Amino acid sequence: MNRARREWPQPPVALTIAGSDSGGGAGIQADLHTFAAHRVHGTSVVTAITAQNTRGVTAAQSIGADLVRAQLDAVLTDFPVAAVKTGMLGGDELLAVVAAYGQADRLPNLVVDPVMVTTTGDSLFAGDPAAYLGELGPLATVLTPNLVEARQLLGRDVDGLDDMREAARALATYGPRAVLVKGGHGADTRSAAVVDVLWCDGQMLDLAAPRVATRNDHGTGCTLASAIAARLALEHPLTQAVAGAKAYVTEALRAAAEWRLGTGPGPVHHHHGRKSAAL
Ligand code: PXL
Repeated sequence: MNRARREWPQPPVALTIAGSDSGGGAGIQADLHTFAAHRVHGTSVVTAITAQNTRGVTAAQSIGADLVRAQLDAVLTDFPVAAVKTGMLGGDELLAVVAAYGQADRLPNLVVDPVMVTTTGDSLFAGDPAAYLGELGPLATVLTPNLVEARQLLGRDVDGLDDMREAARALATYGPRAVLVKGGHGADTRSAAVVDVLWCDGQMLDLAAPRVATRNDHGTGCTLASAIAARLALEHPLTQAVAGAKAYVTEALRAAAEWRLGTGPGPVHHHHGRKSAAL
């Protein structure tokens, strides 16, 4: 049976543990749009509130550990959560809170987007990058760093495809089942393709997609990670979930390529292709 086309009597449930982006480009807002477009019910644990638009972040505040735990308990004690995505965790305290739930086997199909900085250059993680790997690496089904995050996590330069493969292998030693190192922030922005490398179950794959010429790339990482989580909730096999999510992000970039929603890099179209029967 083709699982992707299976009829679901009710939607599977996914959970995002992430920060709020007031501009609706990234974070919780991107994740919930993406879940909805996949017809997956989205639940959310808010870790931080950012005041932000297409030009950047003007203020940010983490949510207290107790309120994050209360949100996690509220969702996990009532909903049959099938997949989880983590985004902005802000610092070591919330990293440890989330890791504790993972260690208690309460975060199935965990997609870890190790959010460190925004595309506009604002820092979203004040903690120790090495702690990220130590805490969430062993719990992750898939870890999805971009080049900047891979450099910060490993504390060394990552440039070019050979380095990316090397980085994926090095990150995999921390325990995730798969590592996707995303090449979209690569120096060679003139090349026609964006190549990501996926290390999964001991195999290395290159995932290529056409480069979309647009300045609207805000939320690509969040959309990718939440599309992987949605597809895992829909029981896609891991490699297919990752490859399908990458194609989904390419379409999200294409669909928003001409938008002018702000004066800076605008959001991708997280829920492209979604049509309401009521419209
Ligand atoms: O793309 C990483 C990211 C994650 N979470 C929040 C963000 C961003 C980038 O802007 O704002 C809340």
